[in-house]
Amino acid sequence: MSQQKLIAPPVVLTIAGFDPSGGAGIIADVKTFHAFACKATAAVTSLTFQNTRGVFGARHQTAGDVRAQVLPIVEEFQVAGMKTGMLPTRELISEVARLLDELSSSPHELPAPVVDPVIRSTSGYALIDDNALDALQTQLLPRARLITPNIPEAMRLTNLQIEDEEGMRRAALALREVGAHAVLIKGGHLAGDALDLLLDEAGVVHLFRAPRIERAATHGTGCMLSAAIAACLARGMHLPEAVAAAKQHVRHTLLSTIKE
Ligand code: PXL
Repeated sequence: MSQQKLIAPPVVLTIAGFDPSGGAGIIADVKTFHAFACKATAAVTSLTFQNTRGVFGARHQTAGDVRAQVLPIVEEFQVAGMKTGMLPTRELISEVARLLDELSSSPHELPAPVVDPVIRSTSGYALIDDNALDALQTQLLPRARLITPNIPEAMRLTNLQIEDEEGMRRAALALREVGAHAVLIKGGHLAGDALDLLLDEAGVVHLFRAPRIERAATHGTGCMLSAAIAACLARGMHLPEAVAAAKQHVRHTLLSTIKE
């Protein structure tokens, strides 16, 4: 029995939207946590209605709903890793910030989360209210271990144009100025090789370059990446190592889903 305890998997928590078609959101996160041999726990922020062709609507949860999901989890489990995905309203963003603060001075402390600043679905549906973006900036970014915007998200959050590696570097620095401790800008929306830029906690830039994978289904890859990073951090990896392992996982998963 004690042996079982020794190998207990780290518990990772996702606070994110539910995509019933399984491509993105909580189902993608849970699968990813399992791929890294972590125990998955989850709190739903929004029940979305979608399939691989589009998002047709969403029923957002209240702050009270999210609190009522998170508290029993932290009371029972020591959460070792955490990520946030779709946080569609100011109310929900503030509640997550409040939970992090409240629990930080309790025995049920949550780790600083990997924040995936989800703004739109791949198909173009708005997954966050316009008036919630500044709450994301001011309340969640400073509490994050890492934020993982793609190019459109980084442009929205910084008001900077990003066309190349230099633009990614400037946007990452700008996001650190507004309080993010570490920033991973995912360059998949630019042409050419897939280039991601990590600005770590120490201000050091790491570049991750990989050949572009053509013809792959990319819906949900952002969720998968941030979930994989949260799982690797829960396993005790340092940030650059966690990002590299997470990228490799996404790459292998994408390659395995390409249809001939
Ligand atoms: O990939 C962004 C994303 C995150 N979370 C949920 C989603 C999507 C995209 O559709 O549905 C729940």
